Amino acid sequence: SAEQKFEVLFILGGPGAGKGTLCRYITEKYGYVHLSAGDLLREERMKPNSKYGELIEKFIKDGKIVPVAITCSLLDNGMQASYSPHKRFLIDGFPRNQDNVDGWNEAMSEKCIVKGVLFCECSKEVCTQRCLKRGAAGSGRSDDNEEVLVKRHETYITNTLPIIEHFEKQGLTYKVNSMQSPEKVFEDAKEILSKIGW
Ligand code: UP5
Ligand code: MG
Repeated sequence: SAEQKFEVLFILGGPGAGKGTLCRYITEKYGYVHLSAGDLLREERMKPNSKYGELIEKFIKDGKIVPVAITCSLLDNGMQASYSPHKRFLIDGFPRNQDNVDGWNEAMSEKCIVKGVLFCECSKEVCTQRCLKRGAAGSGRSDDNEEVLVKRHETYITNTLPIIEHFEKQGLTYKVNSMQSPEKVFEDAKEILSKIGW
């Protein structure tokens, strides 16, 4: 029945917009489970016996979007493995293109209700500066450099923005101004959570 389904909020926005940071604030206060598709892919890439390690690294260093079967199965496993009394999940950085949406609908729509998209809106300049700063501080991420950031941003504009707009037409996109302090972004996000009944 519907009440047994998992509830999902997608967190989207440009590379470095502050998706992960906002999710950590939400998780701390509300206890919902945060699953970052990018973190799951980076973790999978590090596994010594992963079939997909090389493929994932190639896509990440190209700023391209990994085929959905891989990402979606990592998210599915992550959800199953998480203890979540609320059955509420923040899915961070996914879906990024139409292939992602289609793959999600095929594999997950029976088990999950999508409550909406929390859109962290942030300028390209601020996003890029944040990632460069993080890279300089030793993030260890192979995509926190100027060359890959150009590609990440292109992929975001070409592939992900249309997905955000698609959800917006269904009245499911909720925007926060992600150029504010993390605390202020979180304050604004709280109002959105209350709107969706969380
Ligand atoms: N920071 C955060 N908020 C701030 C604020 N309000 N004010 C000032 N500073 C702020 O933040 C980035 C940096 O900014 C941090 O240093 C933070 O302290 C600071 P973060 O919260 O990490 O932002 P986030 O939006 O999560 O940035 P991230 O780099 O993770 O975004 P991406 O979307 O680029 O990265 P992701 O990990 O999601 O994906 C990486 C790659 O994986 C993709 O390019 C793609 O190749 C691949 N991928 C897929 O193929 N499929 C997927 O489904 C997901 C990823
Ligand atoms: Mg992130």
